[in-house]
Amino acid sequence: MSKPFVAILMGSDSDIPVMEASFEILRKFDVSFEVKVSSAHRTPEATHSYVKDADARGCAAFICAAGMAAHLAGAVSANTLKPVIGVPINSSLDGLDALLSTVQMPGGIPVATVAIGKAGAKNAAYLATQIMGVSDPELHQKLIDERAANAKAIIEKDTALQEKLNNG
Ligand code: RP5
Repeated sequence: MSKPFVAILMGSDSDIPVMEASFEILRKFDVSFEVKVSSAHRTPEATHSYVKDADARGCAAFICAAGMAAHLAGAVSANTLKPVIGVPINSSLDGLDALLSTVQMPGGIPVATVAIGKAGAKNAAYLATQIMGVSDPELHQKLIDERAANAKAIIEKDTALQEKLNNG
């Protein structure tokens, strides 16, 4: 079996600009990932085969992005016991259609649904990394360090703001 990896599926190549936020975070943590355009509706059989194959090759978590009647994450979750994270894409109705289609899964077939759009794409990658970090102490430490660096950056921004306000 290969090194654990994250599989990112997108319903269309039009989802790529949003999902680049996921790629960026996974690269930051040196997490291996694959990306595939595969649709629950337009290529249901190929989606099914890819999920089974990725699962058997050591996929640790799936990230699924789709817009409109977004059934991709649910269709993937139906075919694996690996964690599935759904990213609703705003391609109509401000993404609310995709959010509800992704999040409202029947009991027993979970999809961990994140926010609509780029913030969700980012958090999907963080969540997948955290899932892998449970059994990878080195990766877990990288997450701890990154949170500390983020906190430091916010404190520095506040310090700069206070100085500006006091000297203005
Ligand atoms: C969904 O429909 C895709 O995930 C995409 O967000 C949306 C529109 O797809 P395209 O018409 O741009 O291919 O399946």
